[in-house]
Amino acid sequence: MNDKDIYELIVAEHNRQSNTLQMIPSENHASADVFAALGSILTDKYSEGYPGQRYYGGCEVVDKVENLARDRAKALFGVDHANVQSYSGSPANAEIYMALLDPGDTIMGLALTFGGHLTHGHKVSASGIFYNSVQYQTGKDGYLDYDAIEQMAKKEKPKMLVVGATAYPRVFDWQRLREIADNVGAWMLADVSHIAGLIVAGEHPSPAGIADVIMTTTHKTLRGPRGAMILCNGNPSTPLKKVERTKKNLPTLIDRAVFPGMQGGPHNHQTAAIAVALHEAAQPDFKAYARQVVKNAKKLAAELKSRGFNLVTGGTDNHLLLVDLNNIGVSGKEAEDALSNVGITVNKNTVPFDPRGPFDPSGIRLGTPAITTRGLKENHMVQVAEWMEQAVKNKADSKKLDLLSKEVKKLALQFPLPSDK
Ligand code: DSN
Repeated sequence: MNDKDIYELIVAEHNRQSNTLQMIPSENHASADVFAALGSILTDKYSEGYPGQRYYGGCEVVDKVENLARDRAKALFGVDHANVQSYSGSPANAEIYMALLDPGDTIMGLALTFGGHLTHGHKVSASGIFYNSVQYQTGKDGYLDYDAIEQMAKKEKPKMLVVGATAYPRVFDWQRLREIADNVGAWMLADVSHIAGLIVAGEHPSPAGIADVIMTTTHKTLRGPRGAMILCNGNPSTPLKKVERTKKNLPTLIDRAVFPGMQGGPHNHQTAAIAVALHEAAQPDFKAYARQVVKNAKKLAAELKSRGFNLVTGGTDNHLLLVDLNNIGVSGKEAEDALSNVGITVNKNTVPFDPRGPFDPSGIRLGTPAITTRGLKENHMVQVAEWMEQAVKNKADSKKLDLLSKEVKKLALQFPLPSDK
């Protein structure tokens, strides 16, 4: 690369990732094949529209790329239709709202401070500005309280029930949520960004055939490039014209909202990389990977608990853990910094009913997708938990943290990034 400045920064980031353990649950390490597609000549091509219905010439190759990505997504998730053009998760959710709602309609999603997402109706995001957002919470025990969600839905009568989370360590009861949505005539959106890789591997129940629309980003447990997909059932052959808001018309409604509603030309290099990731996720070894992600998370949960850490909901069913540090006397920021100093990257996070507030929360959120991709197993989780305890206890002792960081680096270097293999 001729640009020395950027080259050096890429090398620095490569070394940072190699020398340390990435435990932010929304991160992962993509394969060399995903990177190859992402860095390909497909980035040069404009192709506004959809395969067979483009506003540019020369789309015969990118049509095949997009069709391949769509077909792989449909097969993997078991749905009739897949739109693979959304630039990322936030625009994808905005596109779904645009497809099915009018400005000012009521949406009901999990509050950000209880593990939801900005785009599920948080007041400073477009979803909370252009729509009338009402937000549900978890119960005191950290679990979704389905009875309370039902009561709120009856009272608020949302047009859309948004289900999904960024910091929820338990399984979603899709059927129960469907019933709640049906009782008030609401659309149901399942934002499975965090758990998509677990779903396709059979490690978490799928909302396919239950939710009206499924949205997932492609770079988390699915282990692809940054990007998103919108999945639904319905008649995919409807031409791209204005249609009524019915379930049968969902594919057309979604496609029109993505383009021309929200976006211009699709990112063909990103679409190709999504297709590669979907192919990888359909292989038997991906099933084994997803199983190991959950096994590692459960083992880490048990090890942290045995060292006195409180976990929201007491454990995990999926890839992530939410640690409530109130009993340890350390803030989320302090823990994030201490762990960062030893080479374990996590992020501070609110816990349900957080006494400290969102800007200086009481918890940390951590997950196993990236370290499992590198090959770490349950025995390593014992070691990781031990380092976490030591780092948090010795957060002010720079010598101790330095020693720990050398141990973390030694282990990390035994497990190369997949793109280096
Ligand atoms: N920021 C992502 C996460 O970390 O979960 C969600 O967009």
